[in-house]
Amino acid sequence: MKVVLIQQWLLREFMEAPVSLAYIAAYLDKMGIDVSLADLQIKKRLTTEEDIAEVINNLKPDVVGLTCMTSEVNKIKEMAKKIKKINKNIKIVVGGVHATIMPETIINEPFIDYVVIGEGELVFYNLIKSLETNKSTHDIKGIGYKSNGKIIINPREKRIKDIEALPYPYKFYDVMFYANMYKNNETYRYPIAAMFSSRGCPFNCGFCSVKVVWQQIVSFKSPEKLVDEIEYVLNNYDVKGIIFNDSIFGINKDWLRNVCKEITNRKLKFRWYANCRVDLVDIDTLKLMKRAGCEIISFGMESGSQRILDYYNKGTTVEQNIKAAELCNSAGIRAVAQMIIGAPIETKEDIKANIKFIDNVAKNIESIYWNILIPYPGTKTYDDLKKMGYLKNVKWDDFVYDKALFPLKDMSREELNGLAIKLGTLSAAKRNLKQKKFIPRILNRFIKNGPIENTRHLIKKAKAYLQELKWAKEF
Ligand code: B12
Repeated sequence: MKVVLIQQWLLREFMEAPVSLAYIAAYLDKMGIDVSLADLQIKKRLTTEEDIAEVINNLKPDVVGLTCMTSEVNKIKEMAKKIKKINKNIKIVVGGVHATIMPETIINEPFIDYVVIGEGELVFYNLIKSLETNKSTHDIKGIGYKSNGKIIINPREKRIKDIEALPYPYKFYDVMFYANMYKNNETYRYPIAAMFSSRGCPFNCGFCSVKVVWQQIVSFKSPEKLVDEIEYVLNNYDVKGIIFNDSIFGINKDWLRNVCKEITNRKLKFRWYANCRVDLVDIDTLKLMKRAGCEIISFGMESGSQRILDYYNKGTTVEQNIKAAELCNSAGIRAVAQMIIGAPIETKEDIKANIKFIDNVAKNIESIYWNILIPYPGTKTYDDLKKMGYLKNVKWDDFVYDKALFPLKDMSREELNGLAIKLGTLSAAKRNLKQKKFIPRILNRFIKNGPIENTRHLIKKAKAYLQELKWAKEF
């Protein structure tokens, strides 16, 4: 039986490796199944009917696996239809975060044969084995299917305990293609490989749907095995850094300290980047992280308004947000803040708190990103908005971070969209001023572009900045 996993293009300039499918491929491969991963992202353009036909005609799969986030539902359905048009006997299986949250709506689609719910390796393997031996698939845990016109969703499979025993995903995609994406990125500047040290997140934030996949259960690789994996990647690929895409890196402090010690003891020289929570950092651990090569920490700071943090059930405070940036700065690590505006209860007063927050945090932060709340199904924000009568006509295609999907009590959707951009400009301007970053930047431009071009640019920037400050005062 031949299995082909297809990663479509995600409509983004910046792409991340197809790690979800690569993990599945590596596991099937280890278990002796004939499997390939067709990564259509590397074509850097919208996946076409011809691209799909080429994969199907060349690789001749019996089973095709697709991964699906909420924003991708329609594209996945279309792809399934196109595959069945080429060969109706191919079984189509869809997994991933949205397939886990709303399996019924996916399996309801006539061209999709199975959904896989939650962690996919074991469940997909069991499914393939049953299909291969013509056994009934009906008792396989973690799948959904149709039977006599009825939708059946089976109970979930237990989480894999020993995630460090899972085979590495790297040989199933072009590691350097994705690593080089970071080279042109102003924040990172080096070829960087993506890695996971854990699976799952124990918290229950009102905007995040990743908990549905991992059921708030966290599994870790041991520090030794994780650092073995880092060494493997550094030895086999020409990368200078590792980005950990875990929901939270280092929930367990002892584990985190041991990882840092292991990296330092083995004298590994590379830069690394991770997502952390503001209430989990302290100066001693941050110093250890810095010594081990940690360069940037990204924090889900979410809001400068305590009322909104509490609404999200974040379990952190605005003071902790400010403190975390301060601690990172003292330890020599660059802190990045990920923010969200547009909670269903948010008002202009909360936005004022965000502006004050920018003032307090700007001197210690690398950058602040302002995202608009997207109410993913499986979250409190989605349920609340449904109760409020919203989200009736929204399309899954619009579930991406740059567009407001509903208005607030005192703000329209258009105002919110504009606000995210304004807050971004204000954050960058305040950071540049407070950290005096503009001096080296001006000097650089001076050398590169000459005085006339540079003066024009300076006047333009100064005008924009004054306008933003005026706007912030008026708000
Ligand atoms: C890396 C990443 C990306 C990468 C690419 C992901 C990819 N497809 O390769 C990039 C940067 C491109 C990206 C983009 C976006 N992302 Co993203 N991303 C992640 C991140 C950090 C890691 C995903 C990952 O690799 N996990 C590790 C693997 C092992 O886990 P997994 O994906 O869940 O896969 C397992 C199971 O789900 C299942 N499975 C998955 N697929 C399949 C397929 C089959 C056939 C089977 C059998 C099983 C199976 O088995 C896997 C192994 O056990 C997660 C957060 C997180 N920490 O998980 C967010 C996350 C998945 N992203 C999210 C979002 C919102 C987005 C964006 C919409 C953001 C935006 N810009 O608007 C865009 C989508 C853009 C678009 N559609 O056009 C949300 C998804 C929410 C939702 N309900 O859809 C998440 C959960 C973050 C969050 N907490 O909000 N993302």
